[in-house]
Amino acid sequence: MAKAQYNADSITVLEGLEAVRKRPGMYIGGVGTKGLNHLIYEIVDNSVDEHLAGFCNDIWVSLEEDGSCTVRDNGRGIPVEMHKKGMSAERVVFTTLHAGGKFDNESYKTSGGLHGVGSSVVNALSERMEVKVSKNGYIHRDCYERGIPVVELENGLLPTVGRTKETGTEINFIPDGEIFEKTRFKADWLKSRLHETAYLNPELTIHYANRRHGENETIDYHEPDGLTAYVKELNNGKTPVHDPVYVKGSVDKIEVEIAFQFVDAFEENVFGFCNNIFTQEGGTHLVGFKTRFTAMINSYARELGILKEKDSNFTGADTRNGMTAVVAVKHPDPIFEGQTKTKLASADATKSVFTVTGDELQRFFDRNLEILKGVIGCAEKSAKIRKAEEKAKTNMLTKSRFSFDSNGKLANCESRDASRCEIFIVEGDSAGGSAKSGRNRQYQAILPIRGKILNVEKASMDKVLGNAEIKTMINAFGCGFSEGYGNDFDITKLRYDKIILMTDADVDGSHIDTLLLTFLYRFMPELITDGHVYIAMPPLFKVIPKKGNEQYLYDEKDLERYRKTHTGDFTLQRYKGLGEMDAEQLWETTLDPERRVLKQVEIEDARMASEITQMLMGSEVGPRRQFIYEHADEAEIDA
Ligand code: TTJ
Repeated sequence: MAKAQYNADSITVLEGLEAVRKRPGMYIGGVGTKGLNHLIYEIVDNSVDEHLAGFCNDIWVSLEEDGSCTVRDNGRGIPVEMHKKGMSAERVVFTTLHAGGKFDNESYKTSGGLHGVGSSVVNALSERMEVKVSKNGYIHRDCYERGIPVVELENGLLPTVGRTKETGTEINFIPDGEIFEKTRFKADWLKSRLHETAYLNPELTIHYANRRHGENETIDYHEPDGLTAYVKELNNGKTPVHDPVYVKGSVDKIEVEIAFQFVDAFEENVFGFCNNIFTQEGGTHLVGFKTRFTAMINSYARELGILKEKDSNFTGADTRNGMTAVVAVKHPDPIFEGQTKTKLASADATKSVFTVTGDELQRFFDRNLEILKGVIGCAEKSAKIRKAEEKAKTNMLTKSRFSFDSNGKLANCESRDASRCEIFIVEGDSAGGSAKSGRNRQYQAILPIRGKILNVEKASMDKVLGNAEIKTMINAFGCGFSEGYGNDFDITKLRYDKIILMTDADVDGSHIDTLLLTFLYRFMPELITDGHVYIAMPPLFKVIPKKGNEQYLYDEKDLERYRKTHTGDFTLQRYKGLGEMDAEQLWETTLDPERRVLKQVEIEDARMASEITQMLMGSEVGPRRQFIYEHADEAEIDA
């Protein structure tokens, strides 16, 4: 009877491990180097749990010469006595999915979700795994290959391989080359993960050793200053506004630790942990911290008269401008959700962190006014920039996802397939009109612009964004723009593959090109670097021979060549501007992808344009006149 039970269980065990081997990604995230390193973390987490339970201060992690990894701790040792399934408890831990080491929940006041129960998963994905448990005066040994036990039990119990006075657990495993693309652990990732664990557990020492050929290295990670040292390290190389602040407290059986330090930079780095697990997707603990912190800074700022009655509150982002923070909670029974199960969902964590922030941090700020003022100073800087940006943005009618045009001048194309669409920025209303009738309305949009657009180099942000032409362009492109501290640019939203500047081949035309390029270069540089911007090259001449076909010529060289290769009389028509061409001619010469000539704008052109604009619009009268004079000359020769 007992034997039949045992067999049935073995089958379940094998099926479980087989499931892991079939779909390893489901359990460790992937079979690349990330997943591979994850094997070590799964094992180490068990020892860290034993530390949290209060029974282990040292963990040894070694990358061995043979490609295996050894993890050892000085905890109580995995239970080895007979489990109700009829075999050593240790074997249940390593062969049962999700069983883990957590038999006795009371002994783990912070055991976390699925974490640390992955030892059977690691076993299933290891070519070989050896387990040594020191306790009760003996060293007990077990061994597995691809999850299957290869040691014979003696009356259901593990054989012993020696005597010892110590207690602890030691695991050695070598990842399975049949499962993983590569089986070489990434030492750098492991080191930084172990260092992080040391910061989060100031009473723990992690002894790291790399014994692989040519890589010999040993490091002891011990960070008695904990989170304070952690934020210091995170801010390494930046300009701190104050010394790190550390507070802690415990509310409703949830332990909360918070450390932060502001730096002089426009960035926010708030990291959350729950039971030593980095909560990449954030969660309730961070909500509690941020909510309370924002309210607190606002009320201090009013109390100190920094915010006047008429002033609006700082936003949350304002109050965290320049902040580097670590919020770590220990929760007896956390719930994780999200894509990667790294978002803390336990609602009670919000309240605990909220309360600790309110009580402890308030106490701290009351006694450290200089630090408080430094923190509020960062919020003020952020608010100032935010307001300037808001003002600039409300001046434009952008943001709409639809293709509307504030002037009613954009003739959009019908297709919404951005990879096919083109937009022509056309100088002058008359050329714009011809282009609208001559285009292929399926995929060609026409935006006529009048005269000269605003010079972006000189105009203030407000003016630039208030300019009708520029507003229309930003609207039409659909991808936003970036300037200074704000970056709303998103090239994936660009509605046209080609942005084609179409201006007359004269001084005014080239000036408009210059201004347009300067605008694009400053506000949407990616359009240029990614090769979306072109300049149309309309023909300069049309030859109409007495006999033979009419022909367009694009420059003087073309004309010279034509004269050499053609005999007989011909009429030469010179185009002074786009406006002289009718709709059909524009299509044939400048719009039709089969026949037109486009020059792709390179970043060098844009830089140059920007320089030229600066020169043209700058206050130095000398070079400006010079430039116009030279170009006016060229224009005259042409005429
Ligand atoms: C469980 O409750 C009774 C006393 O021992 C507890 C326990 O499991 N302790 C423990 C497990 N310490 N270390 C581990 C462990 C260490 C490694 C390296 C790997 C695994 C899977 C567990």
